Amino acid sequence: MITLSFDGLLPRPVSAVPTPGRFTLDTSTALVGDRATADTVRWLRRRLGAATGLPLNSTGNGGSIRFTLDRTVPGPAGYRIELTERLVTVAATDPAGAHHAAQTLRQLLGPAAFRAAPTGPRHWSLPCGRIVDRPRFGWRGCLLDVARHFLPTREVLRFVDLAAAHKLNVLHLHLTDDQGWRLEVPRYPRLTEVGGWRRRSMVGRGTPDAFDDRPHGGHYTTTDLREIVAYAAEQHVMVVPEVDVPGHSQAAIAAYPELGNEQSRLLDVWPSWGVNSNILNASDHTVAFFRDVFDHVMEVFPSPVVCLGGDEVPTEQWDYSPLARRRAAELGLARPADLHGWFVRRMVDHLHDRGRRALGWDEILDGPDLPAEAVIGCWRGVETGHRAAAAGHDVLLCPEQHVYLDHRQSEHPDEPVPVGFLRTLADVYRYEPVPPGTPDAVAARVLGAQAQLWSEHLDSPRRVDYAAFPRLAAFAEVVWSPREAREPDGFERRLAAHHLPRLDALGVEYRPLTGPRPW
Ligand code: TNX
Repeated sequence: MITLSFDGLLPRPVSAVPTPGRFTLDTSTALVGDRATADTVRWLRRRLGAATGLPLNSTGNGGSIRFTLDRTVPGPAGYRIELTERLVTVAATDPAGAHHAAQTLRQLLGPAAFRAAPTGPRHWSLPCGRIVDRPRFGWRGCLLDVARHFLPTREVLRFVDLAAAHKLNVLHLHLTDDQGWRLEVPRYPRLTEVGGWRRRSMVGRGTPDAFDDRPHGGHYTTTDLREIVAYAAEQHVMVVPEVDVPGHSQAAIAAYPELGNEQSRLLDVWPSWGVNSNILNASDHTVAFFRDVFDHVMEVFPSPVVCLGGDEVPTEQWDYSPLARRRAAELGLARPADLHGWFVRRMVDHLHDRGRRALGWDEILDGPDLPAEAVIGCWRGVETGHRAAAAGHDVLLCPEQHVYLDHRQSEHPDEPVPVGFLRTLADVYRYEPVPPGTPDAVAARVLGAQAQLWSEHLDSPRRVDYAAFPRLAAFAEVVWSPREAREPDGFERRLAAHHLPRLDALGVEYRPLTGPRPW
């Protein structure tokens, strides 16, 4: 039997004090909850039942594991677990806290608890002691770019499981881009029929330009998305959808050319990577079209926050477009480029009027009078976070210098990731979202942080796994654990001893600590 201790928990809890003894799980163990924790108990029974083969019924004459809500436990999303030889008591601030506690219990049972079926006779037990825990940040996110490379629904569900197992609570789905439109919108079927496929894809860095001539594509139906949302909600993961406007829109323009600026030129869904000058036009029709799209998004995704992108908008087509110049003049804008802020504002207001909060990348800060309720996804560095906070916005930290997991993981020539910047596991672990010296006014605005998996070069679930893990485990500890609980020197040891075996049991094809796989 592997000796397990609280040392193996990842992310590290706020406090964990072991006491002698172990709680044994067997066929007579009861697993029970009150009404508020019933969903978590069901989830845990299903997962542990699959791995252990134990019934874990609500009645049983052996030891018992009891979940209750207890508002005196520090939260939000906090929990306290008291483990004795006969009784495990979980007290959670709220249902999310109960779920995090369930994930902690699963970790304490050892890697085999992460398998989908029992792998042999085994003794199951938990170490005794007391754990008190709660997250450092409320937004612990990961962006999955399903636009550049489509990931089938079953893989998204699997990714939700992995995120939740690391106590992350937001899945930001980047659903549209120049290279593909993945969201079914019943009113505009060509978005997915045409915009969901590209004839070929650039491979590598494109120097010299090399293409894979196989078509690539796919999309999620409304039913698929509802399944993803519900599956994530069960594990207290909020799915935040992103439809990126007015840049990153070539797939939409390929489907509906009237959305673009150069209607004499028919565009394909873009097969290359980089920033694209084929942006949306600023017509009333296009604004109305995207209001419809966002209405549909709000119908499918209940998340209080909806992302409208707003990043990387080269505006030269507007400089030459008679429509854009006329529109800019009508609006009294100094330059057609200022239509960026105008367009974003139309979408922000639309979302806010319907009770959602807009999230946009930090470029949207450049627009005038952006409503303070808009949340800013700060990807270009610390300064934009400070600027956003100064302007009264809540801030989501997504800095490319630290948490872009598409970047290469080492200088080794066999690394498969062609995005050049080096972002090692240690770099991610050292990331400090709110370093000492951050002005209180800024710190108070930080909702949390988010890791990004841009998928230009992640063309399969295997490559997503490799880019995500184990760096996402490091990120999870950055956003969950108290700053003082982090220990850069011990992280790799804990990872190797306790956490990688869990990922092995889950079948995650992470990057080995010893170096790249021989791709
Ligand atoms: C920048 S971050 C982008 C993405 C790319 C990524 C590649 C942001 C808002 N835009 O479109 O995929 O860099 O690292």
